[in-house]
Amino acid sequence: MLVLYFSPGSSSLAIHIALNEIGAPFEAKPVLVATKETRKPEFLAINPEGKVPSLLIDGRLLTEVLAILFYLGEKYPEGKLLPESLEGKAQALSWMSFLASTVHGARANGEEVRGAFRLAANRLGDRAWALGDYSVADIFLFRLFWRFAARFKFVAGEFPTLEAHRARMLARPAVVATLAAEVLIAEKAGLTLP
Ligand SMILES: N[C@@H](CCC(=O)N[C@@H](CS)C(=O)NCC(=O)O)C(=O)O
Repeated sequence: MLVLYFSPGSSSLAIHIALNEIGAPFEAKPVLVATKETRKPEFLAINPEGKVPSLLIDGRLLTEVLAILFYLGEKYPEGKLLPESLEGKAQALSWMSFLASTVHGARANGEEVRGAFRLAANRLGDRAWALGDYSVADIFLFRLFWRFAARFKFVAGEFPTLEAHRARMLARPAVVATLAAEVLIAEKAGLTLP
């Protein structure tokens, strides 16, 4: 049994999308960052680091976007979210490590975020998807670009290939369904996404 603790629009959005892409049964439990629910003793008892995403796999905790996306990709090969070859998997890890460190790590500073996305655009090149075929790396890239482009007020045309990637992601039924579910929870709490 999988249980996902998530906060709308946050890092956990990537995992929520991946679970919906795969179609695996899971229970989704909102823990809002904005209202400091991630700091409450009930949640700290589940994840002492107080962070989402937190995934329980039959009661065992798995954290970190990169690790959870890798787990889901490996566990559900029918979801086709990870390449089959060792080298392909390593490329997925390379992309996700870059996203977790260089891009997410720059989140405090708009100029650094822009610099990180210039590197991301360079990595993406003229490909539709990060690894050629759609994968967990695209889900992670989308979540960061979708959120940070809004937060740091990127202007249209600033990152044309990443904007096109975001549009491709927003056309996927699993992404549409996940965002609709998260928007509903955000609105109930008086929050807007992204
Ligand atoms: N390196 C972590 C980052 C997770 C993270 O920063 N989560 C934020 C939301 S985007 C969080 O849970 N913050 C809650 C808090 O600090 O209270 C990962 O990849 O999962």
